[in-house]
Amino acid sequence: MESTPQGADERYSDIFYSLQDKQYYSVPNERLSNIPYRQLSAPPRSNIYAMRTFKDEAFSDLHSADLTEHQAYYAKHGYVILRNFIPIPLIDAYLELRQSLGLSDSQLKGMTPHVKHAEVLDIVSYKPLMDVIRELHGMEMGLIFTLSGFKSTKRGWHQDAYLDDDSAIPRLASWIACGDVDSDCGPFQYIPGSHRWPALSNTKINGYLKGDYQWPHGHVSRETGELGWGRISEAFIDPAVFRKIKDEGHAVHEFTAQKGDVLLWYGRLMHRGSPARVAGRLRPGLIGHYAPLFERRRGYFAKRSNGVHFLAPPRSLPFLSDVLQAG
Ligand SMILES: O=C(O)CCC(=O)C(=O)O
Ligand SMILES: [Fe+2]
Repeated sequence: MESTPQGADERYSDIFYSLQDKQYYSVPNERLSNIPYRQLSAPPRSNIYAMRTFKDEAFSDLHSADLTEHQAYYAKHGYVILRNFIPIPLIDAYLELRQSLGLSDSQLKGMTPHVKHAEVLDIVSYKPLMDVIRELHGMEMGLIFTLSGFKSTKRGWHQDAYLDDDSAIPRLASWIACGDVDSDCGPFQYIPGSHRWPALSNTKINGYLKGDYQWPHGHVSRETGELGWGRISEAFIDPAVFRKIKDEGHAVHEFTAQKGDVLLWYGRLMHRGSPARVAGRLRPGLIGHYAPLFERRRGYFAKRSNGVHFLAPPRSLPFLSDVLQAG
């Protein structure tokens, strides 16, 4: 969809407001909705080569001319859409798996279901998809996690790069439609060009959180069942971005899609999982996140026989041999 969709200003009533009651924050709760975006962001410290800008116009022109069509689009808009890209039989095999496991709207267990289920891996690391991802970032990328729920995450406005170190290369993520995704089911919404905004910075964000909840130690979901850093900080990041969108008049797009369509977005594209306009409407999709293989902290990337990489968590060793053979 190419214009601001109806309902782009719908807000969250559940997690967002309940967060504001909690004592996670270093400022009074009533201030959380009024923190300006500029206080949460800073000029980005790293970028992939295709996104580089040059002061010298001649270099700028040469650089643009060197980019592939996909890279040029990605560098300009912060995302690329690949229509009718994933073969339908791969998606059908995955839908059958979900059915056999009795899943309707819920997630496969954990964030690395692709390690146990080749049907998931065959889609989120589909070789031609990984080839486009490598082309866009100009480096070998591996799958780091998968989200498989058939309902919107209802995650507020953010850039994914703030979940990594401020100096990390921004990751890339994919939104893969496994059925029709219409504007009532809470589609992925995004702001074209927002990957050039000042970047959300975890050191800036930490300033509004009490010590226990700061990045990086607060990043993981807590044993006590408390929320992780990303969600806690949403209580002030989401309103800050929301206000910037309104004040500056940015157009919100949404990814309405058909089975097999894919949207790839850069780790600095501003986006959210919008709330469903029709309660209970399913949103059949798979989301994959991908990062460069060489970065610190990432762990072991297993290599499938077709050459694609995916992060293998420590407890996955007993299952790996089943999925390493490409389907
Ligand atoms: O639910 C969505 O569409 C957005 C999820 C999201 O923000 C992410 O996977 O990074
Ligand atoms: Fe995200």
